[in-house]
Amino acid sequence: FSAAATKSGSVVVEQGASKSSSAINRIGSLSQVSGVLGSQWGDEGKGKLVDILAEHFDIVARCQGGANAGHTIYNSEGKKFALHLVPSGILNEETVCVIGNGVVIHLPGFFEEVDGLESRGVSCKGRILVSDRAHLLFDLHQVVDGLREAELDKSFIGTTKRGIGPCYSSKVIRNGIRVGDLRHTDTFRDKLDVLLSDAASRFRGFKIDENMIREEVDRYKRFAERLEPYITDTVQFMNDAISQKRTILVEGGQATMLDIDFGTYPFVTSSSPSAGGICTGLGIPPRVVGDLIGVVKAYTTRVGSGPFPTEILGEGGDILRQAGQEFGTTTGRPRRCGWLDIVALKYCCQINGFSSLNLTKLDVLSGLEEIQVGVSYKQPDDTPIQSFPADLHTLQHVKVDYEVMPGWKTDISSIREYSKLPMVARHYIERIEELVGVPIHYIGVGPGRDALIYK
Ligand code: 2SA
Ligand code: GDP
Ligand code: MG
Repeated sequence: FSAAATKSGSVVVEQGASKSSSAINRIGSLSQVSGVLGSQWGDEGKGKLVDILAEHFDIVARCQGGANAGHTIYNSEGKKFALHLVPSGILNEETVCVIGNGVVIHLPGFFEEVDGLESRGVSCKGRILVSDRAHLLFDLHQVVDGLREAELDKSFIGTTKRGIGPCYSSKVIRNGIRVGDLRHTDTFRDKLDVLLSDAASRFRGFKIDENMIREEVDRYKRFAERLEPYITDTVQFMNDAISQKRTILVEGGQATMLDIDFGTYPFVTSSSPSAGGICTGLGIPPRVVGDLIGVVKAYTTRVGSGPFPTEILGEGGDILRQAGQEFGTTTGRPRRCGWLDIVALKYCCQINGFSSLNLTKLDVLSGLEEIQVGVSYKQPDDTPIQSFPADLHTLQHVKVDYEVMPGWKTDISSIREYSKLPMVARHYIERIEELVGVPIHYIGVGPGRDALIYK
């Protein structure tokens, strides 16, 4: 396999590898800069698709979020890896992994992840580039995350407590500290002081003492030395790569329904996991961004608080949670489960302009008597709702109209050809395509690398 781009800039998949012709067609038609984005509330299985596609791309880049992300992937020997900050291209030795300017980086966590990968034989040296413009997420941001959640009491967001919101707040209020600032040890202490006193003046429970600050400054001196080989002007790197016709796969964290602008605000994350985040988080022009693949679970999950119109409460939800092993990759929290929500999915497709979809975890639905799909929303008084409501109160009280389809009894996890899927499973897939108006080119039937059907 080669990962070179053609003159027109699309991915080249050479013949002779053990890929089916439909796989070669699908991967071979992807554009030079492509992306994999979540199209529900996260955990759709983005990491798995990125890992599979990585061997055909020179570069895999993260553009937003931080260690709140949890991407679970399996290598060809079936060994499990849970990634948080490191892009899911890391298992493919040829791939360069970029952590872009839009990402927030907790260095202790980053090095822990790198050490964990290295100890399992995954080489990271020289393969991970960290943007000098990315913001540093400190332990203090994590403490503030916890304090904010406690203060919100019953209306807590259900964050991962990884400090994401507070770090992006520092960025936006303009007293954040960036990776490149680690090179200026003389001013680092002053900058850290500003962040600490901000937190202490806002939260009575936030204590600072001189020893703690000195220790933190020393710790960051050591981190600065260790990080130096990784620090890169990734904006220049990415744009040079584009001119050199190298191929780039952008890996989204979280999903559009958790987007700070388009998600179910305020029950969202603090970054832009939708298409716009690619340009702001990597510094590449919109015109170079080609194919975007939306990853969508065959049902819906959400972790944390906030409206979830198609949620299945009680035993039905428990069945999906157990069958799909729906527990947070980062926090281990049980995920809320529900039926596929076409209204939300269409809204995501509209915002991102997905060229195709990857329907994941279809295998989890096997054995269900019937499958429901939420196809439209109504007001409590039955007035139809035409677009995805911005208003949380409206969203919390919508009535959902469902289409009910028959399920299939057989285990589909070893099927690798679309035509071999049970007819009712194909009907489910084709009905989703029809309702959403975007083709499904990839279908996940298990967590493993090989468990993917190309349609
Ligand atoms: P945060 O921590 O400020 O970004 O939380 C704000 C909301 O965003 C949700 N969020 C997520 N939802 C699903 N998966 C995520 N990653 C982990 C995973 C989550 C985990 O892969 O399983 O382990 O719990 C993720 N990251 C953020 C979060 O639940 C809040 O609703
Ligand atoms: P991400 O955040 O979107 O990368 O998704 P996560 O890794 O947090 O969660 C998806 C989970 O589903 C992981 O445990 C994957 O290994 C698993 N997974 C991905 N695709 C499939 C699939 O098609 N079938 C099954 N059964 N599991 C899958
Ligand atoms: Mg996840």
